[in-house]
Amino acid sequence: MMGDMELILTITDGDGKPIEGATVDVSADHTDMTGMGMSGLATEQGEGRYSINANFSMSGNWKITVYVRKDGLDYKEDIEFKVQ
Ligand SMILES: [Cu+2]
Repeated sequence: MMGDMELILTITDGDGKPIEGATVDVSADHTDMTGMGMSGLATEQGEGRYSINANFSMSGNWKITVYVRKDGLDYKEDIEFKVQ
């Protein structure tokens, strides 16, 4: 849905255990256009959940990139979705 949204990310390791105490950066891009990027640091909620508020001001295709860093861990994942 378009507009302000709270994204909640659940971050687990390969065994499905929550990863706590990580630095989680999220960037979002409206892939249909240039110059509509935004980014920020997610807030830890406990039990591997991290939340961040974002404003998806336009419908269309968006991609968020999640960066998870903790000690030796440096992981990145792209998530693509459509905003209506
Ligand atoms: Cu746009």
